[in-house]
Amino acid sequence: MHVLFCCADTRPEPWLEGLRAALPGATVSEWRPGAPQADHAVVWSPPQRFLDEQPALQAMFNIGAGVDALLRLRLPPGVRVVRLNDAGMSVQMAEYVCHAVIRHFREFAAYGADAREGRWTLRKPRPRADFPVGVMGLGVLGERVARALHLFEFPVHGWSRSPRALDGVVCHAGTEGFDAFLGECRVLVNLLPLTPQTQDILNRRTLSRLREGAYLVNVARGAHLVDEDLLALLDGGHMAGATLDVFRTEPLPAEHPFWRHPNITVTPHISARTLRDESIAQIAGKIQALARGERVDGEVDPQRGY
Ligand code: NDP
Ligand code: OXD
Repeated sequence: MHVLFCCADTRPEPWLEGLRAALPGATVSEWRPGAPQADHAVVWSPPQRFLDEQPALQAMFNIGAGVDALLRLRLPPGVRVVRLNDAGMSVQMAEYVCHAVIRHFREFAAYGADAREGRWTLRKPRPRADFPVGVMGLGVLGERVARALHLFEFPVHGWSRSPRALDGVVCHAGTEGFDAFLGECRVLVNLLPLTPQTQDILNRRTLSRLREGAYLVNVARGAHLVDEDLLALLDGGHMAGATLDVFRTEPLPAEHPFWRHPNITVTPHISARTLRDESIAQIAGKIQALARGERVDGEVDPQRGY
């Protein structure tokens, strides 16, 4: 077995070491142009040249949950694409989203500003019932986030492509359920994969359907959001604010208005980081399972796009 490692923006040495330790007997090497043919690959945003030079790949393991960048490329025929399933990301995502929702609901940014001015000011408690939260995408991450929000006793709604049933979450499904879902929510959390169906889904029409004083948490992909529409709805007062972790262009360009908007919190795509040891263990386990002819979780359907 030969495993090639080809991951943008990732220091290869610790991954190569970890994969070699987890897959004794396999050859594990970093891809360089002209590298010998391999049967497995560990990838993140690989160049098209890598895929063109490796037609014999049987399976590719993406070291993230989102495969949108990978599926935009021309893949070797018949290759299986497997994404990370949680691997330590869902708890981080739950922390991030709960923090953003609670920070907004409890007005911690305003208390922070007061404290910096030495002001001891109490604000009227806001009823939790006025802050129903909607989670778009009830997959590995969205389900965990919806459950975590429910533990804080927020009214929680969820939306997915196929119907789901989750304790404590009012579930909506499909395009036919979308507007009713939006109309229930004041806080909207996006955890959809980026596909042709979901690109630009956070736009003037959909965000206007949220309750007045709405708040957006986008932790999925920047191309889900039409930036100008969010800015217009913030300026018009329908939206109260947003926490954004992902952007159309990353790093977010210095001149982008999101950086300076008083009601937008920007973080640099860190809501759920890939954890190396957990990811290596998961990928090695899946490579071994595939070699035994077993099915693995997280196999992507390229037609569906996730
Ligand atoms: P999953 O594939 O497990 O879940 C996707 C969910 O979205 C499913 O519930 C699916 O519905 C739903 N969905 C897909 N298409 C549609 C549609 N057209 N209409 C309605 N619902 C739809 O993904 P994960 O939960 O693992 O990850 C979600 C995304 O989070 C990733 O694709 C990635 O972009 C992003 N991410 C961001 C990170 C960050 O640090 N900011 C880190 C990790 C991931 P169904 O259940 O019916 O299939
Ligand atoms: C991912 C990501 O998709 O880091 O895992 O965004």
